[in-house]
Amino acid sequence: MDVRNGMGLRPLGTSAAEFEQDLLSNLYYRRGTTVESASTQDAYETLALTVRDRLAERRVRTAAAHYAANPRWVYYLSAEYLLGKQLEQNMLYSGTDRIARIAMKQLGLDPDEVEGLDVEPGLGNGGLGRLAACLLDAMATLDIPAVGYGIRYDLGIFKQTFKNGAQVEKPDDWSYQGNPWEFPAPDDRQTVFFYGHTERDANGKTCWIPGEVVLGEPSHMLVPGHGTDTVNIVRLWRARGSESSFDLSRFSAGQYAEAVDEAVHAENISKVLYPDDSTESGRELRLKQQYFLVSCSLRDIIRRFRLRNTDWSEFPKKTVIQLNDTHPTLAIPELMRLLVDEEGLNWDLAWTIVRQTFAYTCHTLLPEALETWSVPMFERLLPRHLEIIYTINEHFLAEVREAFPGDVDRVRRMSLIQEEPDRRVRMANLAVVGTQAVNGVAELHSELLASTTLRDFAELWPAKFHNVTNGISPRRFIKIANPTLSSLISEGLGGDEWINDLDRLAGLEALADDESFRSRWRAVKQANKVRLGLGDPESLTDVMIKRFHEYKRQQLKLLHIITMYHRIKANPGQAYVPRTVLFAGKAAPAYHAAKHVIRLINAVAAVIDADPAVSPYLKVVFPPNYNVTLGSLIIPAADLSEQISMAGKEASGTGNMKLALNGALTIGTLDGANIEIRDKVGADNFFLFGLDTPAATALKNNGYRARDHYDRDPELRHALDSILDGKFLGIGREVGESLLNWDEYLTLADYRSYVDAQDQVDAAWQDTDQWTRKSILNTARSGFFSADRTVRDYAAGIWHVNPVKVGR
Ligand code: Z16
Repeated sequence: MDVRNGMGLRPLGTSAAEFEQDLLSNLYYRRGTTVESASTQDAYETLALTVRDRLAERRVRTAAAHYAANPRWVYYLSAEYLLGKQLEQNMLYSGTDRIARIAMKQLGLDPDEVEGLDVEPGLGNGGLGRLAACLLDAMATLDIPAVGYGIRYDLGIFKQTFKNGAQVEKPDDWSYQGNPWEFPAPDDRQTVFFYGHTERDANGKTCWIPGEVVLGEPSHMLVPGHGTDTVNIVRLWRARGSESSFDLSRFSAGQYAEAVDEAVHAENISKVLYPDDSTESGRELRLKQQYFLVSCSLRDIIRRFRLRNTDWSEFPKKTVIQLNDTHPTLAIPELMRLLVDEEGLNWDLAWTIVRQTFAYTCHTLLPEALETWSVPMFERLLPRHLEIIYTINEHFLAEVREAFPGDVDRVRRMSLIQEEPDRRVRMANLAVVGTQAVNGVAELHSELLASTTLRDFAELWPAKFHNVTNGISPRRFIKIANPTLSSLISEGLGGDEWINDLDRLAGLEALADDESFRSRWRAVKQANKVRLGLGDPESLTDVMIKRFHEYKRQQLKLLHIITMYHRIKANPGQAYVPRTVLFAGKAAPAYHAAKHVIRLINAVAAVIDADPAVSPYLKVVFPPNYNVTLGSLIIPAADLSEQISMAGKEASGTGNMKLALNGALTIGTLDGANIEIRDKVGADNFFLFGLDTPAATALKNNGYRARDHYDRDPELRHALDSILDGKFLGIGREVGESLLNWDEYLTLADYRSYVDAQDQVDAAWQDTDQWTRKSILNTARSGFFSADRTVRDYAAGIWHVNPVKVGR
């Protein structure tokens, strides 16, 4: 039964006329205006609310079904979410995309203009944040009862602009117009403690006397499933000063600003997203954010548990908490504290519950990305948690000593506390010790975790280690991002079931040899290039879109561009394959080496652009401010996907999957999920180059000298010299020096192999039919990379949860 009917409410209509009525009603009652006087912002907010109402109705039914089922829940804890724009997605999922546009036109509104006001909440840095969003999408689509928890940062990932080719950061005040997708839930606010000290009462019970009290105020956004009535939520916490942080005595004394100092300070906790990916920043505010997220979310999880359950031993049966990297790892000592100090459970029972409840996903192999916190700072901010970690460590190290008698070095390595050169809490070690499952995010990554980064732990608990290869939402990254290709695919397959069952793309294999299908496939790709606004749709669109990091090696792509430039300059008369090379991505604001690479790319682009002998064949473009929205525009237009990290450094990559799914061919190393992509799409349809992980490791261990490659390879020497000699507007000497004198990520060692592989790309491009065939096969064989498969893997191997169907 429709809950709305049950409540005596009029059911929401499914016709354009009814949608139009609802638009008018929302415009009038929610925005207080009429069509005649509405601004575009009024129209946008009204449209969003009218679409949202359809999902709200499903949300009510979902909550009812979940309450009745009292199921095992997945709670996904993540400091970052890159949800992307909501409007288009929610129109698709609610089945209102067509009627909404008709209704708007009826009211004299321009749908494109109105939809253009939708804003992307940029509450994450890169792959990890977008993965969180894709997994939520897939969990809802698979009817898994789940809640995502995160932080509602006032300022998201900075807006990237260029000034003289250099990255300049601007604040991203994403919700200054409000956010129509959000439901505030002030009743569910939580109290969070910081600082202070611990005391023990007569019974030996520990009590934490805090020095600061902050409120966490939640709001949630809807996470609808596609093709199902399930609507889950993502709950985001925002910090607020508590009543006690308002100093009434100061206010009475006329010191108005001082009276609110503490409250303002408290609100800083959720003010800004830390813009670093893959490097741990070690700042106290960051630790406060992490504890804030964890403390609010755990209390909320427990509140929800108590709605239907009473017995703590049931908790792990009803709850699995997935830690998205180490950022929310404080949840482990926090749940211990709640169970032991507040609920009075004994340590051993509490520890059993905690370990059964949590699972940990690791997203890196870079040692500098493994978070550690200075013990003195930790102790000041979270005195009780440090005591708990010490006790966990005592028990744990006893277990290690028993398993490996006499191996003191192992004990030192595995300890939750680093002693030298300074005392630090090791969050990854804590995350492994306090969970029932640890997973890497691609096969190679999981193997390397168990054999290198977390080897000691894998030797102690081999069964705890899993692999769950990442995946992407086919709804977001092909159906919505690439509507024309999606239509062609649906036509080719005779239906659109593939959107929720991506393995069905295999049906396209048969069409890869169909000439008319191939030419339509090509036409779609070209139309997507035109939509993106790139010049010549016939030119090979070569894209490298990802965060800027030395290990990802944008410098290598740049050396190849400079080499092409030199070849064309040396032989201007020849026919070259025209290429448009597109870079997009942000560098962490304090990551100077990466910012130098950005500046050099822009300089090289300008020099090439100004050179009429070269510009007909080579164009370098670098649109600023890469985000989910821009990615969704670039990915469908790409012919070639650059996945060129040093082998053994990229945990997985997910852009690689999005590009292959949209028919781009990959040029890549044997790193992260590239390996699995190549396995699936076939070695013939993938341009492989470079050292593999064992060879790269061996080279580094045997005294790598970048300069030897420079000395031996004239083309490489020419490319590097031109940088060092300032041929590109005098920009980039730092980049050249760093490559020649150190080259941490073996860029020069892989240069020759990369350039040769690029020559094969050019040769392959000239056989248009064969290229298109390979493109179709990339799409046809990318079904494995659906986030639906990823979520099924988590559900079967780690979460042990079942779907709950939402009734009508
Ligand atoms: C991040 O985006 C990733 C790792 C990390 O330690 C921190 C951040 Cl913010 C990325 C990995 O670099 C990438 O390989 C992977 O595909 C992605 O996380 C999702 O797992």
